[in-house]
Amino acid sequence: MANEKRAMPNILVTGTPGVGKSTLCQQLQERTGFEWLDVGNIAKEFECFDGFDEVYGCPILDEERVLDEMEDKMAEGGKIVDYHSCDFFPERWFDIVFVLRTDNTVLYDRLVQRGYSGKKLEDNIQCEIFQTILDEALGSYKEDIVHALPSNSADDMENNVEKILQWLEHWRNS
Ligand code: DAT
Repeated sequence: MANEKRAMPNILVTGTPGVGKSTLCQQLQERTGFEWLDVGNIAKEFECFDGFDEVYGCPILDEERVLDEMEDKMAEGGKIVDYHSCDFFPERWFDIVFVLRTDNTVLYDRLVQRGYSGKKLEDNIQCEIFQTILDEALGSYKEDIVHALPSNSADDMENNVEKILQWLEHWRNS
């Protein structure tokens, strides 16, 4: 079912860890005045976890609880949601979905810089090579609202910000 038009749209920025989601979201927040919702931070703040993943060394997200925490905010519109997975959000929340993509050699260096190693590093690189998050987005939202954006360089980042600002302008006038 089509969304009724909100006063302000909600944007989802997703992709493999390290592709540049938070960097992009921070810039978008500054340029648009929209509120950046980092789902990992919300989960930490409201303790939306259900156990601990020993293999990856991180807590397991309690998806239902984090969705409950986000629901009222999402209803307001004007949100930029940042998370490395996207299939558990209600489809109705988003007007547009951006999936950032990074070449695996570039991503590898970024994740090593972040301190990733071993299975965690390899799995994230594979996730990007197999375009897992792009496929997840295409399987979860209408294909015409899902856009893959390259995120290898500072120029890409700037182009992406401009592209999203243009989309927003178009949305406002439509
Ligand atoms: P994410 O939020 O997807 O995990 P991030 O925004 O924290 O990623 O970025 C990871 C690192 O890579 C960080 O040091 C900034 C850098 N980076 C992100 N996008 C980039 C881009 N398009 N060009 C150059 N560096 C980028």
